Amino acid sequence: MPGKYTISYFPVRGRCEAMRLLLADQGQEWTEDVVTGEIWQKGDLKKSCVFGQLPRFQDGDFILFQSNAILRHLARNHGLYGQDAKEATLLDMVNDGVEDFRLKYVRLIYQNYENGKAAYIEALPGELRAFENLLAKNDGGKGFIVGKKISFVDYNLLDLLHVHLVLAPDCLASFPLLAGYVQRLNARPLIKAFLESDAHKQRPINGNGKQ
Ligand code: 6SG
Repeated sequence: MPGKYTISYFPVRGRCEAMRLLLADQGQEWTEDVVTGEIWQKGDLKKSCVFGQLPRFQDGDFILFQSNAILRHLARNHGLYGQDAKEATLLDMVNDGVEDFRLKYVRLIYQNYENGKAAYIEALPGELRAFENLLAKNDGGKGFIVGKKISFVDYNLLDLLHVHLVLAPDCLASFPLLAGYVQRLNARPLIKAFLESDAHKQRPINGNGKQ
């Protein structure tokens, strides 16, 4: 039986690799509905999207937009939203922090790569420090970003750390807890298999070829 999930998105990691990491690690199958620039330029699909943007996500006949809402939906489906209401709220807080960080990255990539890269990398420790501190306060940094179980935020943060390790390969050198966190999550068998798959390796990070 094919999986009930379908991701419609451009042929990039972009705003979908976190949900793909989540699905892979949860042993889920999903269908990739690849939307090329050519299809998108026709405009019909854009008109049908609630906010005129991708990703579009289908869970059976339930159609969703907004990448963070999709992550949260999958978190509710697969028990990745904390163990109680307080933990869920903390996860929301940290995911908003991940989103703020992702928006800065996206602006660099799409609006200011050539002129802004050096200053961005210089400011990067200031962004990463917050997550190093969060890890330090949770089980001495040996586990997850919030609570004792993996959550949707771990997949979102892991993806954002992966793309920063491409942008600035040494960026975690002075953040031992974050470096260990990435290694630990990357070693989870289903994440390891996903990261080694051609589907992941051959997918460009961003839509304009910059990384
Ligand atoms: C772009 O921004 O890939 N969606 C993007 N762009 C097309 O017409 N808040 C929501 C969310 O979290 C943000 C959605 C996001 O879900 S993602 C979108 O729909 C539009 O607005 C980044 C990405 N960009 C690649 C891209 C799309 C259009 C130009 C560059 C595909 C590649 C080249 C042409 C089409 Fe291309």
